[in-house]
Amino acid sequence: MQFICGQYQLDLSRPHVMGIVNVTPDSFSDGGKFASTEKAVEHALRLVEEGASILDIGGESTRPGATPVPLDEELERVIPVIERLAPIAGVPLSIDTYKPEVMRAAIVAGADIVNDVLALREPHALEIVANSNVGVCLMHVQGTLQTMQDDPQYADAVAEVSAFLAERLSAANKAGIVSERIVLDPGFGFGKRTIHNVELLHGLESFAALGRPLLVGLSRKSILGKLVGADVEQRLYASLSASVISVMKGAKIVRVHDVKATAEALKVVAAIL
Ligand code: YH5
Repeated sequence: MQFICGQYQLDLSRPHVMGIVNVTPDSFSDGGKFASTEKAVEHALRLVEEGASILDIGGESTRPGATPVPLDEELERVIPVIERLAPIAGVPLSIDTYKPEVMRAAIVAGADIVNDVLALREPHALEIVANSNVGVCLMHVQGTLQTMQDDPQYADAVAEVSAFLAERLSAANKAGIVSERIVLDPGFGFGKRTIHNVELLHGLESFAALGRPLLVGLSRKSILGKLVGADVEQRLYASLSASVISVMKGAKIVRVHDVKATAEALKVVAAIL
């Protein structure tokens, strides 16, 4: 199976590691905006050396309870990083945003993938992606980003998340985005209790019925903290377990912070798949 994304075409017959590049202001540096751009670019290039075959660049934390970042600030964080990386990274660049204005600017700056936790539901998001050649990740969230963890409820998490992704896949197709440009993501931690996240990971194989590759993001998430009892900095082993399980259950892309360790773990999985 192929994933067509911008100037790249990823061969999804093997699993891929998407490395997370968070672009946040550097409170310890007095170098201003340029310093945080340089740090993010340096980090991104290190992730490629460590085995990332996609870089996911984000300027706003979508963690429950995180302070929203204004549009201008998000643009100032991510666009210079994409402009610097696009000619030199050698791997597709993904923009992690739900804001259509950021999608548009990121595509102009050289992004190859739009990674949208709202699955292109904001006004004009579908047409912006349709009028470009980028790939897109459509993710499930229950409720809004502000309230998603207040009281998530499912009768059947796997069935409900599947139905949502099928609807968004169809909406994207109708807008003119061919299926070869689309990957799907159950959205671990987004409007889900621990039991729902566990059910989704347990039932991950059934998402293959949607006919598109699955991307999974579990790296360092609080579900792992709940299962293991570890703080966010102590979740590497749990995160590796989650990536290995995900790929064994059919996921083609794992979105992670710890690229070197994950790439190595997935070599073991690939050998037996
Ligand atoms: C995802 O699953 N997640 S941002 C809370 C944490 C740790 C990490 C410490 N963007 C996803 O990574 N995009 C994010 O607790 C994503 N899939 C896709 N496609 C949240 C995140 C995180 C949150």
